[in-house]
Amino acid sequence: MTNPVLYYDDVSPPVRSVLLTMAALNIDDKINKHWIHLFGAAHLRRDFVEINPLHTVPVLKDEELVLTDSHAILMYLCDVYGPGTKFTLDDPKKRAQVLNRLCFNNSVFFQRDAELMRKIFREEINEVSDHLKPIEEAIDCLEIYLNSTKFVACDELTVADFSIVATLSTLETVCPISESRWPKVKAWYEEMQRLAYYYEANQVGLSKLRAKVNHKLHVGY
Ligand SMILES: N[C@@H](CCC(=O)N[C@@H](CS)C(=O)NCC(=O)O)C(=O)O
Repeated sequence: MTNPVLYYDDVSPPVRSVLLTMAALNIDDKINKHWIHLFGAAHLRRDFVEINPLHTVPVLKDEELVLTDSHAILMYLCDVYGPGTKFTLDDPKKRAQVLNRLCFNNSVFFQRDAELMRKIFREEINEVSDHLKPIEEAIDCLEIYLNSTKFVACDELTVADFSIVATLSTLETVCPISESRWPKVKAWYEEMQRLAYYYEANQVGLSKLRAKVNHKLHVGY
């Protein structure tokens, strides 16, 4: 049996959610990694588009199974490697709570982040603060979620936290996380940053992206 392959570039928030999950599950040695250099347009090469016609990363290929969305990858990694760990999604209610927050990230939070980043990289923006309202409103939702549970899906750390922290930390590049407006989000974010594997799995790639974004914006945030 061959190891699954992760096509990745750690500048990407959905990729970083997978790297966080792999670190949490302690399965780094069970998955081979193949770098797709996004800023070098490697995702548009024919060999990669044949694997993922959407030309996005992450992609997880496990023999004939090809998953082209981080949220599906996180669920799959929990199903395969989660049993016996606290990341198992065996309980139907917990599974549904996690999936619900992954859907929030996929359809709302990450989309708003991606739209703003696209505009920044296309140099369509003069003043970032004029574009933050939809993002701030999504963080308002997160604050409400965190009013009733310790972590984003339930009272335990789950892969939904990895998905959402990868997006939030990316957005922090342009949208400071105000403690007065979002006290719960701020406290949760600090707790996530204290995870032993956070720096390696999220901060390293995030710093590369931040350098690119700041270069585009000519700011030193
Ligand atoms: N819903 C997808 C989104 C993946 C995505 O948009 N990845 C971006 C990087 S953050 C990408 O590869 N973009 C390249 C492109 O759109 O051509 C997921 O969660 O995996």
